[in-house]
Amino acid sequence: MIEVNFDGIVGPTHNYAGLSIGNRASSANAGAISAPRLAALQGVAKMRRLMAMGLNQGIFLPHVRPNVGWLRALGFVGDDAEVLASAWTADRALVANAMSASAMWTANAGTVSPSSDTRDGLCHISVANLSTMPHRASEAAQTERQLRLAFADPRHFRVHSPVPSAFGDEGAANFMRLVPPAGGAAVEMFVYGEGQAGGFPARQHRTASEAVARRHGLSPAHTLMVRQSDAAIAAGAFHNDVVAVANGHVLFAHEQAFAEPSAFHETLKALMPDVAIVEVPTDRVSLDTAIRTYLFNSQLVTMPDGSMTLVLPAEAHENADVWTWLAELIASGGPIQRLEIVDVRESMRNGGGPACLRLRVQVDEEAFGAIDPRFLLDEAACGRIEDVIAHEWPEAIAIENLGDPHLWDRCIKARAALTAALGFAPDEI
Ligand code: SUG
Repeated sequence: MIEVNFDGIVGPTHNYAGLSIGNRASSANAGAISAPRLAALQGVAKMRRLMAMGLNQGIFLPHVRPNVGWLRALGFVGDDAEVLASAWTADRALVANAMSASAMWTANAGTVSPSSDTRDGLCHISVANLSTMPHRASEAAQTERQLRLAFADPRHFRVHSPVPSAFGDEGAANFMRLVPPAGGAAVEMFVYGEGQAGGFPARQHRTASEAVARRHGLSPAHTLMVRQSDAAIAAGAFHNDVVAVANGHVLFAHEQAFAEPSAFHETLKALMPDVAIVEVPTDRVSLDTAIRTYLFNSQLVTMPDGSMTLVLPAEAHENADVWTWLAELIASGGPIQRLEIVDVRESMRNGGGPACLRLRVQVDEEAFGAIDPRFLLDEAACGRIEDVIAHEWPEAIAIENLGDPHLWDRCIKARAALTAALGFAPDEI
């Protein structure tokens, strides 16, 4: 199997409107001035790093913003400029929602079950409804369009529309998959929350996770529903990928990530005796520190030589507790051999670390060849993307700029320049 990480290119409207309740970084940075150009270049630099490590890299495109259609659905009328101006006068928060660049966090685009796990032998992808937050819920339609374009070949892929929005589904951010080292059946784990914890909503509903597993045709014997701990949600882990990550046979998680860790570990060991569980104890790295540094929002990746590397945000490197623990982990000769640090600070300030920015898709050679190549990255495409970003992306956006007609025009043109540079027709995407 080949794994491709599809990163969302950070859109030209990237801003700090503080829209995500329960996401501490988003709330703490509300009202700050964002740097869209820098943010997008940091994202491409991360993609370049993973490519240099010998890994396959893909992209998803920023969504159409401002999302005028969404404002029209809320009753604003006239031409696009009139819709935006009247919405800005009526309720600035609505325009902030319509300007969000949150589609960059493609771990929330959907949930992917590789062909080896499904009954019909197809790679199944369910678009996430992201129904808990208004700015994120509006992503689903455009995400679906991109996924259906990228994975159009019915001989290999089956893309499902989102589950009904009554049941919140946040995609791969609440999903993990483990594979035994010697091959054999993988275990797919869906991590859900319940109710409110610390006043914050649990965004992933168990019913949605079960629906995704059913639709993908997973074997119930190798599918686990795991409850996220309320302590993690209350501390700001609005998605499980803020406190846990899995790759190959390795589960890397905080001690307080799950509601019933011992029962979960026992079930896992029974299903996969050679699973390696690397748990970080609270007395070494507190839940608070884990969430502030995004230690677990790292990409745990298998290198071409079979070893494993943890790709961490710079914030994790800068914290003494985290770094000391990681140094011991590497020295212990365990299953994780290397650490790589990336700078994605602009995304981090909205609560999106390296792992939030990517959707993992595992495919065999033939299915890899069936992916629309415009969504796959090489050096030349990186250069074209960087060029458009450097020329077209705004350098800074303050909250009051979100109502500026010049900014609206500029962002529309910037996205159009990017899609053209990547070979998409104007209305294709
Ligand atoms: O949904 N932030 C995103 C961050 C998503 C991170 N993804 C994963 N953990 N996989 C969210 O909370 C902030 C937007 C704002 O405040 O403008 C935001 O949507």
